[in-house]
Amino acid sequence: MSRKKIALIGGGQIGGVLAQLIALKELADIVLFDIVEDMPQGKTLDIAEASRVDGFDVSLSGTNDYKDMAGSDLVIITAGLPRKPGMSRDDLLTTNAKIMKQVAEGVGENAPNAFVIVISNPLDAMVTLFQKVSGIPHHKVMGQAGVLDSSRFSTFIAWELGLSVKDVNAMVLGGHGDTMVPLVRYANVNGVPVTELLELKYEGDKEKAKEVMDAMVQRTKVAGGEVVKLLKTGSAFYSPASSAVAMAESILKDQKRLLPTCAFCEGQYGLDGFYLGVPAVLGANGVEKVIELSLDETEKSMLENSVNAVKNVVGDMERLGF
Ligand code: A3D
Repeated sequence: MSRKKIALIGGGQIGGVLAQLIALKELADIVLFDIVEDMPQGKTLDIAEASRVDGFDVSLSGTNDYKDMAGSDLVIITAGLPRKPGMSRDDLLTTNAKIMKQVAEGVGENAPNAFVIVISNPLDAMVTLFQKVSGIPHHKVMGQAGVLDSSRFSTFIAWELGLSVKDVNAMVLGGHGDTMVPLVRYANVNGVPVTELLELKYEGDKEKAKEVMDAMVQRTKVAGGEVVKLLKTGSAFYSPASSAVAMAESILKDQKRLLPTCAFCEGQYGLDGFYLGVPAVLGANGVEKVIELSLDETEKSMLENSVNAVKNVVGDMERLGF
């Protein structure tokens, strides 16, 4: 079996961690692209020089030329800027849409057969734009947000219950923003509903159990902002990188994991021709299936709210000429 090749577009905070994680897992050879001269070359050289210590055999190279991504099996995109003080949402949208358009043209031309995972924000709009400009089929183009949002939710649940996070399963659907939908009813610890475990912890006090769950849901929704506030100079980068690697691994190793993915919906959840965070099976054919969960009325209306928020951003992007 020949080695796989992953191209990382954007060699900033997330791009660097992605390169290191992919190398440590020996998932693929790595090409790190950035428009900043020498920086991707420096980062990949630094990671490669740890290969003896960590014991990995992959090739790592940095580049400023899209041609070097030719033959990539998978591309992960983090090119784009985080919001700066004084920048309006439209300003960020315009700046990152311009970058994403360039990136989509470069990837479409040089790696048209690759699977693509977009991480750049605003996520749902950037995935939509990337697919439109690159022309790469919908089932091969997806966004990472839900794996991270779900991991955050799971982490908070594990801390609250004092149980291993390894046994927590929790899923977050919808757009990547304040309207995301953490699915409380489906959250469980090795099959035991979290709601039940909370009631046990609070000795049958249903109100207290609900209050604690509501607080975890709220913390999940603003978890990205919590990290930004602490870091002061940027946004989360370790956890988004880990999340995208889990998706890449599921595709390249045909694991068929059911992961919350920003995927193209064709009728599912009442959405047609639209990207949204939904549970999807990721395997050798990319997004192989979108799973439609049965939702109760509250969950449905929360998801509808999220869909409207995503539609607004995508609409704004189109209004701005993208
Ligand atoms: P940062 O460290 O600024 O890296 C971005 C990189 O993109 C920089 O190295 C830039 O030089 C590079 N870049 C700029 N323009 C281009 C271009 N035209 N072509 C190629 N590269 C370019 O940011 P980061 O790595 O911390 O975050 C990257 C993106 O991910 C941002 O848009 C964040 O908002 C977003 N993000 C998303 C999540 C999700 O879960 C969806 C989480 C955290 C961050």
